[in-house]
Amino acid sequence: MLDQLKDQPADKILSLMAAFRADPRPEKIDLGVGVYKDAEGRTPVMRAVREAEKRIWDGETTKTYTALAGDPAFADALVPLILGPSVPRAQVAAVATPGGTGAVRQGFELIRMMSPGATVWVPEPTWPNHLSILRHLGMTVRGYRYFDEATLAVDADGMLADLGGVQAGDAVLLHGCCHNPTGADPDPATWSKVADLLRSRGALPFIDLAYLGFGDSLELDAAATRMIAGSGECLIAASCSKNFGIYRERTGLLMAVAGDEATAKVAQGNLAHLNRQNFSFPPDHGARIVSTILGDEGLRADWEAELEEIRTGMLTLREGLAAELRRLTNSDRFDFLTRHKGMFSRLGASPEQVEAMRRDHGIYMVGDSRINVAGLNARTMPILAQAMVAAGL
Ligand code: PLP
Ligand code: TYF
Repeated sequence: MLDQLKDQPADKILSLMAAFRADPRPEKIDLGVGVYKDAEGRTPVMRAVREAEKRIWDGETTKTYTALAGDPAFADALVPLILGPSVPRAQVAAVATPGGTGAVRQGFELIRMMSPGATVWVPEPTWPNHLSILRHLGMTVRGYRYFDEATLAVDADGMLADLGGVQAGDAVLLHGCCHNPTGADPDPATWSKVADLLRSRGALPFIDLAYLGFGDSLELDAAATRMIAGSGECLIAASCSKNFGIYRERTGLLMAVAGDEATAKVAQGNLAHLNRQNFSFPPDHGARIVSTILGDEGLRADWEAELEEIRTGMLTLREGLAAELRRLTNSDRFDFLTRHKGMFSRLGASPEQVEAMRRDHGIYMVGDSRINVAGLNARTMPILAQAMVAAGL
């Protein structure tokens, strides 16, 4: 029977990782996969994470199962971090999931349970796994305009025009902050218009929040999510992979914000049901690291401080790259780099230009010209700037 299987398309970002590893050139530069790296190219275990793991190791007396929703302390710590005072806790159903991806996957499944014929609208472009998961589930997908290739910023008019076509019972996927792959986020006025539009059409917002704390601050990066959650029902898929640096621990949370407590209770049961169908109990170790950190004043302050070092380090690289390009080109046309948020920027290079930078300079970025800013350092930043100019950007 196995001979009935056909090859599956490879994940382009992960294939790029393999191509980078196979490149023998010592001067090669990896701006591909979205993993934070420090100036030495390391993805460190955060200080507070290491300390929390020590405390867990010392204090944990059992490895027995937790609950289908995961250890409640995890949701009780993460929901307020994300939602602040925007919604009463009792109106929020939440389950731990294997990574943000697990939350995305089950959010889509919940949409299908609530609204079997729903179209899920996604920004063009979006994270490729959104599309592949939706296709795998056999759900109807439509793109909405999001990114203006000319200005390398959000196409707010196009976005609002396309979202005017959503129907009651559809769901609309939004990146809560630090859009992947472009780095372009809507401004607060556009966010408000999007929220009003979706409410007036009867569509469900589904927020993917994978980079909280990587953009402007923990508070500001949560602002759009809080505004939408405060305005009615929505789903939120949160990842702790990046902001806690616990990628391989597979730590995520799926939230359903309901209009009242009774609906939230039913939603809670349905989210636990989805966990049970897919894997039963979610992973606990990463979730326990997060609840340990957020529940301890000292660890929390140290985590916030290190996250802030990471965020401002990436900002410095963005500003340095834009300044170097200003110097080389005598123009400010690359200043969009400082307006983009988070780890990623889409440079607006053609596939041929991306290929030329790889061939001639050993610079690896995703084929759509997305760079991971954290892959740069003070030494490689001018090399990228020169390669961009040489490629004709
Ligand atoms: N959503 C987006 C947009 C992402 O970039 C990521 C990834 O890294 C995720 C979700 C989920 O990540 P993870 O499953 O590693 O938590
Ligand atoms: O977009 C990225 O690079 C990150 C990491 O299948 C990632 O989100 C990439 C591919 C993938 C899973 C995670």
